[in-house]
Amino acid sequence: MNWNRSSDILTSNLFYNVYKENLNNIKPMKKILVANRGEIALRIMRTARKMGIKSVAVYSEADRNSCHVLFADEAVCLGPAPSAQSYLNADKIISFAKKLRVDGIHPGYGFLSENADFAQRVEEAGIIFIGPTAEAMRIMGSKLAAKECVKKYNIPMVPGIQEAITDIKLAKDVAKQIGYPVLIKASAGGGGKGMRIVEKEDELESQMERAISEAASSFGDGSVFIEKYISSPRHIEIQVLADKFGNTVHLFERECSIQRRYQKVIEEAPSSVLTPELRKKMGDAAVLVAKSCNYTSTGTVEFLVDDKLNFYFLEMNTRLQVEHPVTEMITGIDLVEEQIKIARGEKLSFTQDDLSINGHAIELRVYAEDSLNNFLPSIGTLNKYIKPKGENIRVDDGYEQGMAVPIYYDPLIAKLITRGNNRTDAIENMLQAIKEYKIEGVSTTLPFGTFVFEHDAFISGKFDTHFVKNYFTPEKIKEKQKEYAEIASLIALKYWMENKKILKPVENKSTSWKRRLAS
Ligand code: MV4
Repeated sequence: MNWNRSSDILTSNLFYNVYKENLNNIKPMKKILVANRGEIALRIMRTARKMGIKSVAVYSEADRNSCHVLFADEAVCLGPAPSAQSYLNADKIISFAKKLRVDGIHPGYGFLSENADFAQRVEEAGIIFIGPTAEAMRIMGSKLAAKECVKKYNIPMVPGIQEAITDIKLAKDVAKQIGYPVLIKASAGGGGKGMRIVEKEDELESQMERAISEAASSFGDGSVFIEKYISSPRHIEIQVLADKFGNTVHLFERECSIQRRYQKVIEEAPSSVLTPELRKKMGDAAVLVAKSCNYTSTGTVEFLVDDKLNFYFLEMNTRLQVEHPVTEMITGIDLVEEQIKIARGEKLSFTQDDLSINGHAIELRVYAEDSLNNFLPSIGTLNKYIKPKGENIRVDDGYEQGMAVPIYYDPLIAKLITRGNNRTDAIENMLQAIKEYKIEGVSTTLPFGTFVFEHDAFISGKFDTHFVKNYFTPEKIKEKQKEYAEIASLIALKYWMENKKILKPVENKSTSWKRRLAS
């Protein structure tokens, strides 16, 4: 037996868990299966290990040598690469979970994470689903059911009709009453899919018909409803945490307005538009939304905020979100640890008053996508992969140098998160971290990040969900790269003339290039 420090801590953790379990009727959680891949699988397993819990990885044939498989204590192959035959195969996952006698299953995000039937089947198999109840997932999985459910509280909602609508005459009356433009949304839709903006009455009928048939074919549910279209909103969501004893808190907001075609690229916390009063109002509203469906575990309540700072409840996401690290960086709370504790029956160990915002955090999603070429997935091998390190830098990734980015899944390589004592410092740290992040072999969204973090609209905080559409063109990145290359060659020439030495290529901030040029 190797009595080094880490095994000491592991052993004492195990004993402590057993002791606590007996004391407080807490269910044993000695081994969990993580039904996911990539960075999120790894991130969940790290917390499990910290808590003295063993982890089981599941993987597809494309992920045999990936980081989450190497990290796990045990690993089982689900099948061929396509998700339908691997990470979405609920039968196989549950049967492995039983065979390996795991105590809980964590679904991560995506894949089966918001599948209420999966959650129910896991519980029926006698395994703890590390997430909300199937019932809460069912309610919040339907936008109409969600609106109906929160009606009992005074939660502000976008003006519109809160039930499925098929009658065109009624639709016209509703639209006239709320005023054009209106938005048709699919009740079962998500991520902007199935949404249609209608500018005037004579487009309403045809758009309704299309929306209904699209919703029916994509989601198996043709219910649509109509809302007032909020033209330039900010997307602000509140993180909530609820235990099984009715204790519900919020962990403040994340601003997710920098998106591209409903795909979030940059998130930050806190938002630069919320006042302490509005933050409290939205936080309280989010807690009520959670309470309305007896929510447990982590969840996110999505709001739109308009230019007059009115806020409207949109929907609730019943999973651990991709962007949860920005909340962790400003609150110091490990959300996965809380999920696991809640799942095994512990009470929250803090109250709302114990929580506060410490500094500012920003996340850039580093996708294997070519921002110069319409963000097309860029497949290939990470020939060079060196990540930035530092006190206020966190990289959640699932790759190492030499690994290939598979074509079968979301092309997220990593999430780069930086913190600062204020927003300016967090942005500065982000720009520095992007520079230190060396990725070769695939194109990434790192240069896109630099574009955003150097943009006046972002720096001033005066932006909305149309930022990318309004300001971004690939030429902007190309111009910058050309400018850098020109400055670099000028500097090299200057040094060569002065010292008859060729300067080693250095990459540096544009401002310091200019400073050096001026000197
Ligand atoms: C809206 C809206 C404007 N008005 N609802 C898009 C994703 C989905 N969760 C809700 N979405 C929107 N709903 C009304 N009544 C504008 C959007 C929207 C949006 C929302 C959040 C982030 C980015 C967005 C980009 C375009 C549209």
